[in-house]
Amino acid sequence: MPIHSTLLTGLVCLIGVASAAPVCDASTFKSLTLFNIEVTSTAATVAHIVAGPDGQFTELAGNATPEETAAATQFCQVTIQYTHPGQNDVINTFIGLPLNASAWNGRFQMPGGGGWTAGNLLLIYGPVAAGYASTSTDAGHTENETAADWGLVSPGNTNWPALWDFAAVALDEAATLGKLATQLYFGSPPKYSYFNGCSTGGRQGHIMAQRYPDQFDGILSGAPAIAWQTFIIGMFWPVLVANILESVPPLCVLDAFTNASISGCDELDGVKDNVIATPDKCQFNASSIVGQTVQCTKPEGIITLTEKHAQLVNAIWDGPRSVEGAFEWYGLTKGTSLRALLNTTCESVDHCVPIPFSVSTDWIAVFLARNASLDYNSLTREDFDRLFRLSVDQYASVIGTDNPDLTSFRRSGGKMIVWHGLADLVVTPLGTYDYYKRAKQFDDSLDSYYKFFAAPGVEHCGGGPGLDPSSTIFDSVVAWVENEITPETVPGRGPAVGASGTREINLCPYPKVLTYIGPDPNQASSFVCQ
Ligand SMILES: *[C@@H]1O[C@H](CO)[C@@H](O)[C@H](O)[C@H]1NC(C)=O
Ligand SMILES: *[C@@H]1O[C@H](CO)[C@@H](O)[C@H](O)[C@H]1NC(C)=O
Ligand SMILES: *[C@@H]1O[C@H](CO)[C@@H](O)[C@H](O)[C@H]1NC(C)=O
Ligand SMILES: *[C@@H]1O[C@H](CO)[C@@H](O)[C@H](O)[C@H]1NC(C)=O
Ligand SMILES: *[C@@H]1O[C@H](CO)[C@@H](O)[C@H](O)[C@H]1NC(C)=O
Ligand SMILES: *[C@@H]1O[C@H](CO)[C@@H](O)[C@H](O)[C@H]1NC(C)=O
Ligand SMILES: [Ca+2]
Repeated sequence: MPIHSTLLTGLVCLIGVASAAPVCDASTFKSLTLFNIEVTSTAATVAHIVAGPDGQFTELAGNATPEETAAATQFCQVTIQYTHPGQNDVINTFIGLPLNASAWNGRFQMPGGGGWTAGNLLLIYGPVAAGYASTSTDAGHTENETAADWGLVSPGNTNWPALWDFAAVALDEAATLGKLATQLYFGSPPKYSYFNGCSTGGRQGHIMAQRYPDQFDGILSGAPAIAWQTFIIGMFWPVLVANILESVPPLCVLDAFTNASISGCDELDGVKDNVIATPDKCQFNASSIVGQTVQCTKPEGIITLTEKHAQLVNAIWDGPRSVEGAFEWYGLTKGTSLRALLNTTCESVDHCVPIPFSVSTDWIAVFLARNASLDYNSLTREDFDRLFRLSVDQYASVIGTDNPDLTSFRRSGGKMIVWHGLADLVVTPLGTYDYYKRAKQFDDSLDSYYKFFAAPGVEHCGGGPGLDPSSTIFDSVVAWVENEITPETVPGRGPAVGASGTREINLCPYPKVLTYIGPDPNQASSFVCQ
């Protein structure tokens, strides 16, 4: 890694400038640029942030007292705006540097974004407060801009540079600029560099490993939105099927199927704990509860489950299929809430309208049909298939992020931990199983640098009744990189079974499965990986 090759120079620099305090001023960063960009402005100011009751950091209010100001975390905030000449893009990249050398832990951490947000200023607050130098970029559009605002240069024409920026280019540049700024400020580069993201951030972690394999020593990728070209359009499948069947049930009906599938498959892993550790083995058929009644509250009413409801739910679990029945992508796992992908608003129990997942309809309208006002509710299965193939054909190499070849990442000594909730209601974990299998087939030594932990019963990036590793799993990445501690398991935490409080159970590296051997579902020693 460049980090290692420049370590010696870094140490020399550190000794050379150790007496000079870092200066948080634009002049410190005047040489901050890259060969392929034109910097339009660079600003550096001392920023103050405070943690709220929820642990989230915000900027200190302008009318703060001197005591509040003294208690706040201070850092040097560098904001650099640039363009790729000829591409008409404007990228804002935010860099945070602990104000004092004594507050810096010598490391660099880039946080990942979510949805259409590549990153923003707020994301660097947490890492900076924890002592890291950090960076994040808007990649050319803010979260206040819709995909229609930036995805087309004109009706019918994709804004390719903007999509490249979002998919990969601006992320790599942000990392390079952030590390350069760290060197300019402290006189030495970071000793270790990390990426830490979930969802879109999990996709970003994968594109970094695939395409910029020297950039990070350690990567944490949660619920990765990889195979973007198939998965994002696939998220529309539940609404498409509901529209075609003319059966748009209220959420209580969907919940009844989710609950019944949990009951049906909970014990496959050996223990009835409200969590399915092997959803891919669950054979529960939605048809088996047709005729049962569901008491709904919002809207109020009693509904009898129909064959059409079952057909719809089985199709969601199956995942998108072509008109001829060919596999297109994976469905949600059984036991998972269907409330995100088939959200609805209802006037009464028998009159509901779907609210599709907007990242998916943005993708279909803006990037596939290239018509921001597309009426996606009138899409036929034939339309869906055509758009599906277009998505694969035109976007896989831009944003697919499913290249199984991680050879360069392995050679540069990188370590990567991936985790995915098995009750993820947005990104199906079956796509992550698929990527792992293909990467393993490509390189049998995969597990020596890339590990995937499945988290039973956990929803999108956290939450749910299952075993959530999100609060400590980043520590496992750091320990693997810096102390060569191979993560054979990672702790997952969730509500205790049949008792109050929480339980902590060690999650297993795929393809091993968390299996109960007894006697107590709240004891880690009652589970093994096999
Ligand atoms: C470090 O920063 C604090 C404020 O956070 C300041 O009071 C202190 O003087 C600084 N120390 C050094 C060595 O610059
Ligand atoms: C987005 O809009 C909100 C509300 O108007 C505003 O507070 C925020 O600063 C905007 N964000 C950006 C990055 O422009
Ligand atoms: C599904 O299970 C949840 C959690 O146990 C419960 O709150 C909800 O009422 C159930 N819904 C239906 C329709 O069975
Ligand atoms: C579910 O059961 C129905 C009715 O028995 C059957 O027609 C259908 O093929 C089954 N579906 C699956 C996915 O097993
Ligand atoms: C469903 O849609 C409503 C209204 O837009 C929204 O408040 C809610 O968060 C959505 N639910 C899910 C699970 O996305
Ligand atoms: C865009 O979609 C709208 C609504 O479906 C349709 O009326 C219009 O003709 C489409 N425009 C083009 C250029 O296809
Ligand atoms: Ca279970």
